[in-house]
Amino acid sequence: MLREFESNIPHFIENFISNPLEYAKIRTQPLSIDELRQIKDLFIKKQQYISNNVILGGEFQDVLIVGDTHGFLKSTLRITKPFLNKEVNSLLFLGDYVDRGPHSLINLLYLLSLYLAWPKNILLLRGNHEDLSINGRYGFKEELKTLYSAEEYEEIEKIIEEIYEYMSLIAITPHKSIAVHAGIPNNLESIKDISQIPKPHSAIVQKFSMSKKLLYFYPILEQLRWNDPRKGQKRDFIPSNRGDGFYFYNQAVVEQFLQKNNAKRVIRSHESRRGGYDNLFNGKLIHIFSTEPYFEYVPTAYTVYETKDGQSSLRNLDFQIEENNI
Ligand SMILES: [Mn+2]
Repeated sequence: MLREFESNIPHFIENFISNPLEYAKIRTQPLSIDELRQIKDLFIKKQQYISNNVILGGEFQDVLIVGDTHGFLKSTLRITKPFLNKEVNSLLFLGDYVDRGPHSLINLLYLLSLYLAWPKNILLLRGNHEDLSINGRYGFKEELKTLYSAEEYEEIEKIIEEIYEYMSLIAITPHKSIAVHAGIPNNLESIKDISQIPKPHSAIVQKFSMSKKLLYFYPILEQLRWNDPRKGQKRDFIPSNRGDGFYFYNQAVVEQFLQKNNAKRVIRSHESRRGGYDNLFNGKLIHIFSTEPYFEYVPTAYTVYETKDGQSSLRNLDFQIEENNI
């Protein structure tokens, strides 16, 4: 490995990053409950002061943007290789690290470990699968139950939930791309309002009590992680078939949002059925999905790379250029 570890991370995290496949054996605990607790504590210590609305600068001059990885560790290892080789300087993940794939826990732990080793170069946004009630339906909880005893499992649920609650919700890159797991919320007045959502996210209930403010902020927290874009839709927002309180948004919504925030485009993930890459609304919205063959929907997976000189390109999982000037 060419990139050197930042100091002060526990030795077990260094070992884990150096050879994650060694920890990915089926029915073997990758890390002990005590080690999981340490990762959670370190993550919260760093993330508690990071806004839910992150303005990326510093090391993020060139950034590789990654869509859903959904427990597919092998995809994640291919994607993160150019970062470890110092070919790219920063990584921005759009959420959905767990469920569906065979290695949810280790995929999540690997990304958290990378973050702890290089906190200035990595950001992990929260997707809709960073949610225990969803994990009960799509595989992550089942996986945890095969790895840990019933007693340990209860504590692990709490550890994982706390980690989710400290992941940020939206970010803007130096190239003026707004990165988010799913999309633009109905009734969002200003992107700055997202900064008012507390960490942990569940503290939103205490912070705004049962006031009108809660009825404004809570749907924002949900819709950033659930809404989908739709071509040719006349009304700005229509109810989504994903569930109550989620919406499909149209081109006008995206254009107004970009104009208001002086941004160039939205980059999002979230829909496997849209495939590995889609370009909507004349390039104002880029969709990417970043796991290797994923049922029939995602025959090829992609990432987006934005460089220092303002270029951006579509990349495959091995960082090869698929399309320039996107
Ligand atoms: Mn999703």
